[in-house]
Amino acid sequence: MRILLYNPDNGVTRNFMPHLWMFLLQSLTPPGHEVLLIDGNAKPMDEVQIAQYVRDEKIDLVGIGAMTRMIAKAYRIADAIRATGVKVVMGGPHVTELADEALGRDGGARHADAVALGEADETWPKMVNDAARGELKEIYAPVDETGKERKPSLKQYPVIPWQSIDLEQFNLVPKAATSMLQKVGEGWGTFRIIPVESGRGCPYGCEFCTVTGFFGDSIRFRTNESVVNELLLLKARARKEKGQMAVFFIDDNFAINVKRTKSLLRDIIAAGAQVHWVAQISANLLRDEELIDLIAASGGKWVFIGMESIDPANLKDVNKGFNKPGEYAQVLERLAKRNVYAITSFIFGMDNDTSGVAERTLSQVRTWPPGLPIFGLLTPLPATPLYKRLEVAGRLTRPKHWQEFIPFAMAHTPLKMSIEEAHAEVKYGWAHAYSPEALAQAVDSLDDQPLGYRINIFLARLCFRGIYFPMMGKLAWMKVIAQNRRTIFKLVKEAVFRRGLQRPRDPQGVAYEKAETQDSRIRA
Ligand code: B12
Ligand code: SF4
Repeated sequence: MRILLYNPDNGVTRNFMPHLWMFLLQSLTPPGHEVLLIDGNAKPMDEVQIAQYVRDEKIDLVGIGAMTRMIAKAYRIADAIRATGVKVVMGGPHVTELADEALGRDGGARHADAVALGEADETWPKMVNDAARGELKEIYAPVDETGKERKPSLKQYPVIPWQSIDLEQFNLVPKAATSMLQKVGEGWGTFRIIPVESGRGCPYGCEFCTVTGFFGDSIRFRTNESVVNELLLLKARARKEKGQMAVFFIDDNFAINVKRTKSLLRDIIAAGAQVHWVAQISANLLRDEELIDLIAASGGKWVFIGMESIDPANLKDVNKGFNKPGEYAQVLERLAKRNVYAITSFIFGMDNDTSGVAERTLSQVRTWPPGLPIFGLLTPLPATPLYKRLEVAGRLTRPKHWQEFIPFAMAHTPLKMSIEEAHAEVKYGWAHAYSPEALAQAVDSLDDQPLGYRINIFLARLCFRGIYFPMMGKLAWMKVIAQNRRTIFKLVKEAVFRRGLQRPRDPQGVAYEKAETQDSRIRA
């Protein structure tokens, strides 16, 4: 069969990072089939175009995966493909929770011929074989011979052939600049962020989160060796094409087992498999100084921390009382001391939030080392404990909010403010954290740091600003550049001035020496 795996676009970012599930299922497809991949974020297509593509390419089976926020688009695409007579199977967190919706068993239209519930590593080959025989069933659940749920082990993780996968659509370097940038330093002709998983599962069960329900509270890890080999493969590819590769460890809580994380990071260092990486780690796990040393020495550059709120009452309400706002500053300083920065995520519209929560949060953020704050609204995702609580309390204002997705819009009424007030708080958060003044302040506060780090923070902030204020197209970028011209001029001037001076030991060199010393201490 010719199989197409398709991920709908998210309407925000274009080609930021590919989705791991597509590469994973491609690697797990039984021999004898050809698998094509389309990520709508890199190759946007509407319903008519995808139906035409399926006909032109003589596709026999289509697999679609989507999060809740993209499900409406996923259904529209699935409908268009099914109308051509080609079978559609769906998987991922949304249809796992609401399989009846996808299969049209809830009174609505049918969108999928079959649905894979939960992790599909073991069910995908069965689906493909059944489809090839024309015997596709409606539901595939990850169960053992006795019908008991079975979570796939990650010990025999497939090798994803990164050396040969077509990643052209995920190059973040503009085409026009590729040949020039290939010659800069070790080469910047390509820059890609690649998702890699080292483990699955998180036992914490935060009320709004899908992960504990979906992946289970049993945590499973790949072997260190298989992760290290994957990083080496990615590094080799980047070197070969005179480009750069960064890794997003997509584990929900990369340090959930600190001992194991340390052992993985030590093995990465020992194998010389360091790449720049980002990972999600909860604040309570970042108390360990040795762990932070290892993060820095193994290439860790950014850590995503779900801070959610600076109000302990809010955190308790959503079962995240293990977050201690009193230690946030220390955690961030510990990271910043090693030039590792944080993406700090906050949720507004929680039950104890009142008007002014954005400014209260920002007044704390401003006292921390500069990072990348992001702001969202408490969202009841299907089948989460939060959804059930709000449903029982009759507080859902848009119980099927995914059927008409609206970015940054609440689907329930908060307790101590109105929906409109909550929306205004999010807007305030983004507007003030990413204003030209805030960006200038972030760069200035790092005056004692190497120029490279300051440029890094500045560029990352410009990109993150686009999450709330979409920056699609050249005009939008030019406007933002004009607004931030003072900071840009300052950084450029410094770069030119430093080159002119040709200092015998520039600050970047000093920082590099420091990192090397840390490395050798860890290796010892
Ligand atoms: C990486 C990631 C992202 C990336 C983007 C995705 C990317 N390019 O990879 C970033 C950081 C941008 C992101 C953002 C968001 N994310 Co996110 N993200 C993840 C994360 C951590 C990993 C995804 C992953 O690769 N998992 C590993 C793969 C192997 O698992 P999988 O995708 O589930 O695939 C398996 C099965 O589901 C199944 N499967 C999946 N698709 C298909 C398709 C077919 C045909 C079949 C047969 C099977 C199948 O098979 C796979 C193998 O077992 C997950 C949590 C998690 N651990 O999954 C959250 C998660 C997917 N994100 C989530 C959310 C809510 C968001 C945001 C909305 C958060 C926010 N408030 O802004 C945004 C939306 C972003 C946007 N604009 O698109 C939720 C989704 C819940 C839901 N019901 O939809 C999750 C589950 C986390 C959570 N806390 O609940 N995210
Ligand atoms: S710590 Fe993160 S991944 Fe784990 S349950 Fe809470 S929000 Fe979800």
